[in-house]
Amino acid sequence: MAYENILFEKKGEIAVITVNRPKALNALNLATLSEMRDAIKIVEADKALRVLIVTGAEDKPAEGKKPMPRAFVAGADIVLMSTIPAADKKTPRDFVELGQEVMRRLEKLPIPVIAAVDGFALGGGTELALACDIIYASDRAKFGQPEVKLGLIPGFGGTQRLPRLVGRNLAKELIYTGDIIDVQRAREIGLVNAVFPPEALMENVMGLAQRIIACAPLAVVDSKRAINEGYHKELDEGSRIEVDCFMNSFTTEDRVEGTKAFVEKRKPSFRGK
Ligand code: CO8
Repeated sequence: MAYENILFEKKGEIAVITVNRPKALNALNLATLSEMRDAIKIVEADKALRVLIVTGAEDKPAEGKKPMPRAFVAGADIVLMSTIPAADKKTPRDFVELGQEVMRRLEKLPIPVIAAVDGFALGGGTELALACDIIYASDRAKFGQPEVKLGLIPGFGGTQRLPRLVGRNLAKELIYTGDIIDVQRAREIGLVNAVFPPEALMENVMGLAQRIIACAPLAVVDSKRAINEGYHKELDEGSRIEVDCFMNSFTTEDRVEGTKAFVEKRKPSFRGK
C-alpha cells in the first residue's frame, strides 16, 4: 500500500511510523488512521522487528515561507469533524472506532512501542502517545485533551488511558478544563518518561530502542505481556499472569544463554529462541 499521510520505514530491527500531514499539524483523519492501521498490521506480522517508534513529521516549507508549528499530532482532524452534521451517527462512529482500533492495536503489539513527541500532542495526539509503552518528548512538547473546548470528549482512549496513567483526579482536571500542559508538568505527573532538547530527541529514542534490542527478545515480549495483561487485574490474578510469562521466558534457549554468559563473564548472544 502506498501511503500518503504517513511514512513507514524499517531500520534494521526498528520500525518507524511518522504521521505526515505537517500542514495540518499531523491531525488524524480517516485516511491517516487507515494507513496507520495497515502499517501496524505489517509490524505485527514481521517477526524480525523488535521496537516500533511513532512520531510526527516536521514541516518543510518552501523557501522564504515560515514553517508550521512543530507537532507530534494536534488531534483528530477538526476540519473534517466540522463538516459532520449532528444528525450523522455513522461517520463519527466509524471515525472514533477506527481511532480506537489503531490505539488498541498499537498497545497490543507484542514488541515495545516508543512515542517520540516533539511539539503539540493534543487530543488524539496525547491519546496516540498514551497508547505507546514509553513516551520520550522534546522540551517544547505540549500535551492536553482540549476536546471539551470543541463540544466533544476524548474518543481515542483519553478518558480511559489518561486516568490509568496519571491518576483519576489529575486526568479529570485535564479533561474537564482542556488545559494544555508543558512537558515539565507532563513529566511531573508521569505522562512522559524523559525530556530532551528537540535536536537530541530521536537520538535518545534510538538509544532507548537499542538498549531494548540488546536484551533477550522473548523476555522483552513476555515482560510487556505480563505488564499489559496484569495491569487491570487483581494482584492475585496479575501474579498468576506473571508466573505464566515468567515460565515462557525461563524455558527459552535465550534464558540458558543469558544466565550462562553471566557466569562465564561474557556478553550473551541472544537468538530469540
Ligand atoms: N485538525 C485539523 N487541522 C488542524 C488541527 C486539527 N486538530 N490542528 C491544527 N490544524 C491546522 C490549522 O487548521 C491550521 O491550518 P491552516 O494553516 O490551513 O489554517 C494549521 O494546522 C496550523 O494551526 P494554527 O494556525 O491553529 O497554529 P497555532 O500555532 O496558532 O496553534 C495549536 C497551534 C494550539 C496546536 C492549534 O492549532 C490547536 O489548538 N489545534 C487543535 C488542537 C485540538 O483541539 N485538538 C483536539 C482535536 S479533537 C480530538 O482529537 C478528539 C479525538 C477523538 C475524535 C473522535 C472522532 C469522531
